Amino acid sequence: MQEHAPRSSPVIVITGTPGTGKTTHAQLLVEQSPLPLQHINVSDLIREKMLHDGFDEEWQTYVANEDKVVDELEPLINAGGGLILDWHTCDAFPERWVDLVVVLQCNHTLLWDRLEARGYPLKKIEENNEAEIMNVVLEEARDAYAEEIVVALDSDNTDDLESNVSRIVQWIEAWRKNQQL
Ligand code: DAT
Repeated sequence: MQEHAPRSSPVIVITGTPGTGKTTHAQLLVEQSPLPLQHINVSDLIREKMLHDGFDEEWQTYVANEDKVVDELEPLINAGGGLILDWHTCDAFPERWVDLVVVLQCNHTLLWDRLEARGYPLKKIEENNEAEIMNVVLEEARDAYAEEIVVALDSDNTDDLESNVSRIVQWIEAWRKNQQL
């Protein structure tokens, strides 16, 4: 267990290949959470605060500067937690920051359709689809964090979405009780 400043609300990472449903889950979780949570879409933050080393034309994406991302988020973490960090990668976040890591997973045919609907170039759809098939994000999460805080959840349909969010809500209730011990 890592030492950190007391938190009034947990820090939850929601990660997964683009299109697996991170933002959709985070938005519903903010509504249903028994403790206040601020949703931080890290990709949006990178664009807005220029936390990158330029735009990669080939992959049509900003090249994140992870040091700048960590520096930007650190004050929020130290201010008492209560955050959902929504990003397609997770190992940049120091272990001491994180109370729970949710890795969303999606059937790769469904994922293909979601990314196509988003207008991603073929190459980017293929790359993300392959990453999903190979469990790249789950492996990254398992390498970076203690086994007991990493949970992999299916995100194929709205039933999955609702049950995942209620599961996380139950986890938050348990976290809250635990803090009061
Ligand atoms: P991400 O934030 O991981 O890139 P998103 O939340 O923007 O993904 O979702 C991408 C699209 O897929 C969006 O149109 C909503 C849909 N979607 C995501 N999770 C879903 C789920 N569990 N059931 C049905 N649709 C889902």
